[in-house]
Amino acid sequence: MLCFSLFQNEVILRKGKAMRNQWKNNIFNGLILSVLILGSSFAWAGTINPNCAYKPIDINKYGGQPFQNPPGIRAQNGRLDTTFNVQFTDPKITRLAGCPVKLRTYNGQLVGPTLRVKQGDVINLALKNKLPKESPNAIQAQFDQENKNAYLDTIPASFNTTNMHYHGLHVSPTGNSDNVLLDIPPQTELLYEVKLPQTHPIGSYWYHAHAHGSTSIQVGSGMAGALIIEDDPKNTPQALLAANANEKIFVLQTILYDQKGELNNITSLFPGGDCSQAGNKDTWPCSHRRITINGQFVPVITMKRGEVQRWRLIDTAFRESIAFAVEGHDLHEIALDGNYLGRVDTWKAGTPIDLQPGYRSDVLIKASMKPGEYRIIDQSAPSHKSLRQIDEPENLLATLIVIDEIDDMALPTSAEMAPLAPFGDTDLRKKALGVQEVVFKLGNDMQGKKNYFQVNYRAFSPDHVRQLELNAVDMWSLTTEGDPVGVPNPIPPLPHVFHIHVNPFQWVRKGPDGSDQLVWKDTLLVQGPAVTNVYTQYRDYIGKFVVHCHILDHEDLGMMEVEEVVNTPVAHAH
Ligand SMILES: [Cu+2]
Repeated sequence: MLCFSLFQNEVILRKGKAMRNQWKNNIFNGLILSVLILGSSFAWAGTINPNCAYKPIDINKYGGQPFQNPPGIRAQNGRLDTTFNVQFTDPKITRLAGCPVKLRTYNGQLVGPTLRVKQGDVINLALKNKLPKESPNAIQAQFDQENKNAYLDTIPASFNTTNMHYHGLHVSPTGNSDNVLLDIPPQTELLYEVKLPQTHPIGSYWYHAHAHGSTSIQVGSGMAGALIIEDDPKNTPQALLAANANEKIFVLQTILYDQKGELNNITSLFPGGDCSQAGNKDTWPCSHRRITINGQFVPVITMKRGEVQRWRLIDTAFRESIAFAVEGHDLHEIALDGNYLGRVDTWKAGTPIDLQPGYRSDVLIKASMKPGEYRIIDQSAPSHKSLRQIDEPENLLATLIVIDEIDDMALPTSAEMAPLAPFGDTDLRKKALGVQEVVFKLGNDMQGKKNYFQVNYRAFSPDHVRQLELNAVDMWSLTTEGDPVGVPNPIPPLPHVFHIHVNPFQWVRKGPDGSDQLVWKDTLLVQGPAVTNVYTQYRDYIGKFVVHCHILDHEDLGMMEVEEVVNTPVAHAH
């Protein structure tokens, strides 16, 4: 247990054995308490609302509102002080396409506020978990959902237990900083203190819940928001500052809710596919729910002819590939996963920006000289490109209306953007000495009753730690595996999404002109059976953090591993 002096509540530090003992106590207490609070587990059961039925959402009725950025909170004098109340939305006032929803959120809003800070600032975020304590029966039912589907090696957090991850930030992973090994149980609170270094890369980051076991349920309910490290006006090209003036933040979410307007079943986060099967009806593709942007369906962005805007695209979905494109418009990409590319990469109209869960892409868009209405879409994708392994139809995300008025703005040049590259011409490929392997394994047991969700053939355990040496440079060799062909109905090597906390990595991608580019990212799609190599260095911070699959139900079911950076030699890393 850790106690932080500012708040007296207990916050549980994840310890495998301690958790297991606590679990036994919960079950034991449950036997007694369930008699006393008979029916408490039925508190979840709302009534099925016809407005929440699984049918296509009428966009003419529920879409078409003017695009709204999430509300913003800006640091002052080097500090951002704020409080987030983790609470259910009030179904009396919060609706999604007419469905009154009761979803876990920050401050009762379907998208978290945008935190705006500068390099060197400190985020003081009081996270108050106001969700109700669950009954032992309810916790048991949640555990059963996960345990029936996966070989677990630790007790997952209850759905009302939370914590906070600052995705992509290069900050301490320990104590009350970016520490996802903490649990903040219902009715407790923690004051986070996250200190950004003066040299932190400027750009688009995000935050979200990350307690092992409740991550996908909570992020799938809307517990995510943007975190922006703002440009320094002194060192930013004028054309970019002008594009920032009307910037748009796209917190792209897959908020999933059942026919009662709730999300309390992790199996509904599974891929879906054949919607005629009873077990699939609650899943994203079968439910006909739609991607929201900042909680809105198909909002409308209005631009003048020739106007340039910066769009910050953030894929916060629990499991969604988004092939982002705007009809008739090139997208000029300037940053990936927060990190400025140091140039302007122009993807021609029709060539989409690839977004996977956790990805960010900052693009500049210059409105056409031809007034009119242009669709902003998630392009259709064949099954082999979809994280769900099913053919995905085209999906309308938003609408761009270009009005007659003109404001012919300039785009920054690659030469102007070059000084913004956060790590100059660093090439870690030339410095890497050690190799770290990650094999994402999703397979069956012989009977096919349960799946293995593993990193290097082990499900997540807080007691299983890989040590890494401070300042070492390693190649990380990433791949995915399914079952051997001898297993009945073998699972093929499925795509997973690698994310490493604290330090970004370098990776070679194909740029718009087809040439190889070395880019910095923190999250990357890994498609088996090929091996993908990325390169990273563990700078500045010692302590424990995690790598995991950013398909968040995979993470909850075991596809995560603890890393620990130590300042003593680690033999096996070289
Ligand atoms: Cu995965």
